[in-house]
Amino acid sequence: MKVFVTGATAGFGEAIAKRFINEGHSVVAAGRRKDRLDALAKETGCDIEVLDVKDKDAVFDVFSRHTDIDVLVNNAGLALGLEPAQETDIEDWDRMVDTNIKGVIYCARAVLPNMVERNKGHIISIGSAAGNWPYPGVNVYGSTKAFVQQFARNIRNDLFGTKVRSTNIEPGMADTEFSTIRFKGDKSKADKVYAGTQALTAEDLAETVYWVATLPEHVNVNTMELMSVNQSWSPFHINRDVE
Ligand code: NDP
Ligand code: 8X3
Repeated sequence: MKVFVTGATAGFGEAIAKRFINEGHSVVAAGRRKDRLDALAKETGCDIEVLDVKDKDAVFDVFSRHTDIDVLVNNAGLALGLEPAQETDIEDWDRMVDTNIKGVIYCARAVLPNMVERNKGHIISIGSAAGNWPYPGVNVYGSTKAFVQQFARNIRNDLFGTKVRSTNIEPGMADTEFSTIRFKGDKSKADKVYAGTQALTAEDLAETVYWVATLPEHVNVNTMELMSVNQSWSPFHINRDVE
């Protein structure tokens, strides 16, 4: 298979790229940090594309040069901040919408015509448990991931009658660079998120994505939520300060 992975310079994307490469598949690893892509190419021999998924023209240009993609892993994304909605930085909201929503739909729209033409293909989107469950401060990030879930489902209807598949994977907390990005480089704050627990790992996600992609071609996993056994839901907040 030829697999295109967005956000392959770190975390899930890098592990997913390596998982497919190790199984003998052809991988195009994409991301903005060229030094990391170069290192991955040197280590594994994979193809690379320097790509900012927010850049619509660049996305369409890349996929005009890769017309034979079997699996697109629509993984590039980020969370910024955990402030309440009324205090958040509007620039952070813009960046999350531009990356997590627009980046995902640009890549899907650019790759789909060739998948339909070849009657073959699979878009695996990386949503989040935060798209299903609210928690304080996840306001726009969680909402972008709810969009990704619904987009992954909706395109299935448009693809009905073809063999092209669409899946949304919805992980809970995973120990990657995610929290360092969320807290704008504050590594000690990020480390506290994973301290004293065992979160999901990037390799857990790679295993899941690989399994979903290699099921028999008539099987479409629509959505799959996974969490570490060490993560669960909280009780509802009840305000007990009511006069
Ligand atoms: P990392 O921060 O470790 O990796 C994020 C990747 O996304 C990097 O390779 C980064 O590459 C890339 N990326 C970010 N912005 C852009 C952009 N504009 N264009 C291209 N690539 C971009 O985080 P994760 O691996 O954890 O996150 C991967 C996905 O998984 C994200 O969509 C995230 O929302 C989701 N997720 C993460 C969870 C977690 O707890 N870790 C849980 C659930 C979902 P570069 O900076 O080089 O461009
Ligand atoms: C992030 C997942 O559970 O940390 O997408 O909010 S969680």
